[in-house]
Amino acid sequence: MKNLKNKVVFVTGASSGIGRACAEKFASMGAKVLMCARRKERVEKLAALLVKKYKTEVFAFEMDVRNFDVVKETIDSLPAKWKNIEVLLNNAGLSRGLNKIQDGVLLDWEEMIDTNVKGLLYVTKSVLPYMLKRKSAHIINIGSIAGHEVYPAGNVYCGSKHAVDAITKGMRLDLAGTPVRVSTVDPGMVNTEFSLVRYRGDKQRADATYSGMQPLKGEDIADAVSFIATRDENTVIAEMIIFPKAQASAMVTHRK
Ligand code: NDP
Ligand code: 8X3
Repeated sequence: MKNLKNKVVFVTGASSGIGRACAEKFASMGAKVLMCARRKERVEKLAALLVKKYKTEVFAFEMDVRNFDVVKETIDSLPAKWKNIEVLLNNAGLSRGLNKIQDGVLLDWEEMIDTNVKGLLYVTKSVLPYMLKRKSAHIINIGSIAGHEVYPAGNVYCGSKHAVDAITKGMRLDLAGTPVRVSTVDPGMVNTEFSLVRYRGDKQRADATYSGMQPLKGEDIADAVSFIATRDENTVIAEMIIFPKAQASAMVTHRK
């Protein structure tokens, strides 16, 4: 088993949900946690909490993954020790709306593609040169069951996660023979701010997503991510699809 104590783990989108739970999990394992989100005050507050609770080093900063120049400059200007990134968790992502393609909102499409696809690529491109100089490194992408199946009105969100799936496979092919391992964790329903963001703050509609069933928690995904990141150096868990017990596919969920 690989020990992540004092290794730098970079989590994008750590201000909420899965990213936040992963940042805490890695801090609890003694990793040095580098984390970002657009909501600076949230990641800074989380950093202070993790330092106090786990006595490990944490460095939090504001970064919008959609702007390549900002991403590259921010990562290049990190203090040297924080650029020694062992694990990159490409987690920042979102969905906007649930509209049929004929009713699609252009800005929603752009936001999903810019964040989920281009943002993931921008962060990866900026971190990879540092990873390639190391003896070992690991990129873990958060995809989705929406990267394997398409559901009605899921069109562009599903498209963005299918792109993450293809890009993850492409990364693994191209990085074979380098120190970098590549994995993806593809969850079904997880209770985070995801649905609240999808429905632009409509809490009733967001809560209805999980009515009559028990979704996963961010911590469940953090368990899986930390398991993947701590496998022996020669082991690559290529992909992991994770559902709550009541969910059988993107569209089939047993509700009481
Ligand atoms: P949350 O809304 O709780 O968290 C999303 C995180 O992404 C936040 O920290 C947010 O931070 C960050 N983020 C969004 N846009 C940007 C941006 N442009 N730049 C930097 N950070 C950004 O949702 P989840 O935790 O559920 O989502 C995390 C990932 O998990 C996403 O990729 C999502 O697609 C995926 N996923 C979620 C599932 C679910 O059911 N919840 C299931 C399958 C996959 P901030 O707003 O502060 O920038
Ligand atoms: C989030 C899960 O089913 O809403 O990726 O697409 S789903």
